[in-house]
Amino acid sequence: MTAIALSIAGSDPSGGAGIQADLKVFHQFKTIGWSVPSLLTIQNSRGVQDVIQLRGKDVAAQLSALLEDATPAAVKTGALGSADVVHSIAELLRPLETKLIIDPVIMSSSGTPLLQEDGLKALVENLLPQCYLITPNIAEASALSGIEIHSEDCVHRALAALRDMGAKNVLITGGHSVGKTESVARDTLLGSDGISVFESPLQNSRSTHGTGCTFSAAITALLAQNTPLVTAVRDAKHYIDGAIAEGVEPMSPGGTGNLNFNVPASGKR
Ligand code: PXL
Repeated sequence: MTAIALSIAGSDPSGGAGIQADLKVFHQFKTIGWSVPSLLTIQNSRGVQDVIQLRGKDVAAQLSALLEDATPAAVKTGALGSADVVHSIAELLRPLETKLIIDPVIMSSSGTPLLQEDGLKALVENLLPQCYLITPNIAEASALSGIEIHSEDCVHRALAALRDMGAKNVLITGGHSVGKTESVARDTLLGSDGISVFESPLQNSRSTHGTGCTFSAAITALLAQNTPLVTAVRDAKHYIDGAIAEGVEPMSPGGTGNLNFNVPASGKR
């Protein structure tokens, strides 16, 4: 049977991030895509203008209904917004036999908070210990681990700290912002076999909206198909590099463009 991948995340009407991006990626990787919105953003290519938070019980009701049908092979969480939502989904996900991938979205790239402070605490205490993989960027890894990341050494310490906090595997993305070689896009995984580093040429592009969501959605789809973790990260990175290279021009002056989700993916049929 075709694998089901579920995203529990925010809605981005511009289609570049959040559940809309996740569904496109799930489709491109030939999984069955399910989505539960946790909050609505009001945004365009220039940034987020407002956020409408859903109640925990509304998110839980959407998730419970889907779980009556089947258990997804992998579940990805993105922007959850509140502690209420984190608690509601943590309880429903706990008994499931699934791979949980947490993209711990705290802020939109334009600077709007997408997770409240008590939401971050709830995520650390209730969701992180259940996850198969967490995919923070540098800023998120710093906020979660309490380690100010300003060097490769700090990246390694944060990876270990997040694993000690209960994550089975940890992928810190966007490591080029702390490294010496700024022409390289570097992501660092701490998995069961130790550290793996993934590098590709850093692209100077204005079409980068939703890269974090897209990267972790591609990993989620591949994990749903039982791809080994290191292969999943490698293939997802290859996809995202192509999606940036073929990215959509920003719709407004000063805006950020979406990725091109139609570039080839390596999912199984
Ligand atoms: O890329 C972070 C992100 C996640 N989720 C939603 C967003 C954004 C950024 O704008 O809108 C819904």
